[in-house]
Amino acid sequence: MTETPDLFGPVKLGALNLPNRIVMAPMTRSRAPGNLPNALMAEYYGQRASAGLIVTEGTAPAPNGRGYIDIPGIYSDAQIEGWRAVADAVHAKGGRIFAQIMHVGRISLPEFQDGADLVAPSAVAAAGQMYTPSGMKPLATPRALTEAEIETLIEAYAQAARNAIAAGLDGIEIHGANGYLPNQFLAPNANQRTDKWGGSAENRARFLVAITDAAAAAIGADRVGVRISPGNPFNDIDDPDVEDTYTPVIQGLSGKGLAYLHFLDAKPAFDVIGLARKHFGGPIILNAGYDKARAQADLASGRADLIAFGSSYISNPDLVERLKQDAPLNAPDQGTFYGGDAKGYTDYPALAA
Ligand code: 8OZ
Repeated sequence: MTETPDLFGPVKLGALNLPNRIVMAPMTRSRAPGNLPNALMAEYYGQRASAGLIVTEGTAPAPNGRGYIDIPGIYSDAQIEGWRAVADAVHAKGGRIFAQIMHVGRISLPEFQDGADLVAPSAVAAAGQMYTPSGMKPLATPRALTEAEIETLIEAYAQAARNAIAAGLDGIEIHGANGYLPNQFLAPNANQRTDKWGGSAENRARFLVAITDAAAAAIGADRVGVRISPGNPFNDIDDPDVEDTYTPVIQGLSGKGLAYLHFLDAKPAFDVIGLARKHFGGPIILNAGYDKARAQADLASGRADLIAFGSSYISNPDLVERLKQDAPLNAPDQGTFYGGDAKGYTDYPALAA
C-alpha cells in the first residue's frame, strides 16, 4: 500500500534519508566578504537545520564565476575551511546541506572578479544592472570562452563537488537556472556559438549535462542535484522554443541516478515537469512561492516529491515546526535580503519553546 506523501514525512533523496519533504531553497544573501564563508553564515544555516535539506546560496566554482557583491566561493582551501564550519553547524543540529554551485558567466562586473574579463558562451552582454558599492552599473560585455576554457570549467565543477565533500557538506546542486552560465549556454540569445557547444538544442544542452556528469563522476550521482528554470526570462534569457531547448536537457539528466531535479516552476508553455516525471526517474523538487496548502496538494497529486521554500525560510528559521503547527510566519524584510550583518539574517525569532 502506498501512502499519500506528506510534507512532514520522511523521503529518500539520493544518498540521503530526509526526515521531511521541506527544502530550504538556495538564496543569495551577500554576506561573505572576500568570498569566504564565515561564522555568521554557519549560525544562519545552523538555525535552519530542521529542513529536510538545506541548499546553500550560490557559491562560485572558480574565480571567474563570481558575480554580485560578497558571494562565497568553493575553490580555495580557505573557502573549504569556511564551508566546513557551515557543514558542522548544520550537522550538529541534525541537518543536511548541499552547496549550490553557481557560475554567473555574464551576470557580473570585472570589479567582482579582481578586474578580470568576464567569460560566457558568446560576447553578448545581458541587459540589466548590478548593485555595486558605488551604485548600480550596467552588466559588462563578456568574452567568449574558448573550447579549452570550457573543458577547464567542466573540471572546475568536478573539483567544486570534491571540495564540498572535503568540507563535510552532503552534496551539491548545480545551478542551471535563472540566467547564469549553464542557462546562458542553453539560451539562443546568449549562446551564438557555432562549435559543438552552440546551435542545436542538443549542443546548447551539452555544457549543463557535461558539468553534471563531471560532478557525478567526482562524488557520486546520488550526491548531485540540478536546478533549472524553463521559461524563466530572468537575467535576460530569451528562449523562443522552451520545449525544443529543455527536451534534450531532461533527456541528458535522466536515468543517471542523480539525487534530484529542482525546478523553479516558472510555468513554461509546455509540461516540462510531466516530461521529467516520465524520464528522470528520481525525486523532483518544486519551488515557486508555495504555502502549506499548495505544497501538500502538489505532493498529493504526484507533481512534486519535495517542496522548496525561499523567502519564508529567510524569516522563519523553524519553518518546518511553524508549518506543522499552522503557526503564524514572520514576514521577511526585503531591505535586509542582500548584504549587511546579523540584522535580517540570524535575528528572526523561532517560536517560543
Ligand atoms: C536574486 C538576487 C541575487 C541573486 C538567482 C542567485 O536568481 C540568484 C539571485 C537572485 O538564482
